[in-house]
Amino acid sequence: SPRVLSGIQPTAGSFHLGNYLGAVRQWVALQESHDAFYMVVDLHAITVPQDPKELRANTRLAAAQLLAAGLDPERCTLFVQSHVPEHAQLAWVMNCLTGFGEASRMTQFKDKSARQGADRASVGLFTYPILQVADILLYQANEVPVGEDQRQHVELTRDLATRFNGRYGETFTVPKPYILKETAKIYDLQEPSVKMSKSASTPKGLINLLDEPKATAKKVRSAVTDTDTVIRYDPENKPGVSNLLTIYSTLTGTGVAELEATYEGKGYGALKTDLAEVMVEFVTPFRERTQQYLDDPETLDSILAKGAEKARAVAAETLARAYDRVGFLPAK
Ligand code: AQP
Repeated sequence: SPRVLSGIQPTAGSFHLGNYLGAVRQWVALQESHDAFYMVVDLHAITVPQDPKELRANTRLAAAQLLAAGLDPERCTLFVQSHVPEHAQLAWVMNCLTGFGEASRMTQFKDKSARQGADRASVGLFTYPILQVADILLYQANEVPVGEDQRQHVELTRDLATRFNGRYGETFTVPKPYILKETAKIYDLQEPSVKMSKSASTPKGLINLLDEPKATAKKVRSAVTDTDTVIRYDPENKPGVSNLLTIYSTLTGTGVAELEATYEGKGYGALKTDLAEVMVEFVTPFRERTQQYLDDPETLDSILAKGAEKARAVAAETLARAYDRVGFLPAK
């Protein structure tokens, strides 16, 4: 079956609603139909400063949340990026294949380095997308389930795979982004024109799945809408209401048109109160399941160890082929 690969950073502790609806939810669905590889990308995390103790705790916490969200180690390969050294090894080759100007055009780097102060950004942050290229190509992934903000990095992956194949002979599968239109970009609840993000959103605009459900409900009830009163999906003119409808529709499986009909003649207050309840029903068991995995770190670590072993088998084979194509002398 076709292969998918994706990753999530263990940086903020809790996943936010954008991570879940934009990416993780699709990962859970795709493990049924695809040969799926999912990882906690700790190598990516250190592109910005991390406290070692927190990084270790957050890596386990990210894995626990992925399992709580529905990843099943029997149906997918779940692992930690640093457990598979081939990622860093292939990344070097990809670094040497990437133009400096090409890397300089990555908008996520521009945004993140601008926020940090350009001189303070690490070289690792600059080459982050190239490590991501290696992540994807090592597994010969056909599709990469991510949010819209990652599209440019998957495009870079396609370019580099094609370039390598052209220069050295057919080696890598050229992957496609897998981005669901409806949930490609979940917006900040207070500023519905910008994406919900752990580093750029204000606390009131950001829904962390592991927060107190009561606090989450309150954030939903105080989401920014508009001065109109009609509940209608219209992202251009009604970004706040449309974002709430997207979230509501995805979490409940109710179509947006059906929601519009249900709320015809009702006010924004009714929509927000009901969505707040939907959110509480979603996050409450999610938090409990996450805690259960955290309470049993031995099981969690053994799931990750088995995942790393499965991942390495695939990654090592691809790396060996790539090293050979490049012209490295085999050891022994
Ligand atoms: N708002 C979002 N809507 C849809 N998808 C989103 N993703 C992130 N934000 C949204 C997707 O979540 C996956 C994992 O993200 P990541 O761990 O790589 O973190 P990120 O993209 O750096 O997440 P943030 O919150 O946006 O962090 P900052 O603020 O540091 O940039 C990815 O597939 C991503 O597309």
